[in-house]
Amino acid sequence: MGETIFSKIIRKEIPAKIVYENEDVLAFRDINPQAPVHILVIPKKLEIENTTQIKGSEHAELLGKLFDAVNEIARAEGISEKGFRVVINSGPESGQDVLHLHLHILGGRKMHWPPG
Ligand code: DGP
Repeated sequence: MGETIFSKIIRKEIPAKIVYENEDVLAFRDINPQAPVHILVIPKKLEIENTTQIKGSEHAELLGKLFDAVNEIARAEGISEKGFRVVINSGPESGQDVLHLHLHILGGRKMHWPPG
């Protein structure tokens, strides 16, 4: 995986509204929010582009940490009880723009189905 805009956010070279950080995970508000709560959760050290490169045998622990972060953030943002959506765009047809694995947390409004 090459350098992306998220690499610069991880290194704090460009500003972001960070809401959660630990050794392995960083979460920050999306610059172009699609819901009242729109937060991106990313691995800091794992250099993979999207879900196609996930291997259960290697990445299980990190995936657990990403979802621990999702749940902690959802509680902190007050959307845990009402519900929220977690989206991972993966590949060109999904609309993925940034080639660094990231989970979108979307909440604070009623979500629609099917998604666009
Ligand atoms: P995706 O389309 O799934 O690759 O989502 C990428 C998201 O990243 C998109 O919703 C906009 C967001 N984004 C892109 N550049 C920046 C940035 O510099 N800062 C922040 N906070 N978000 C960004």
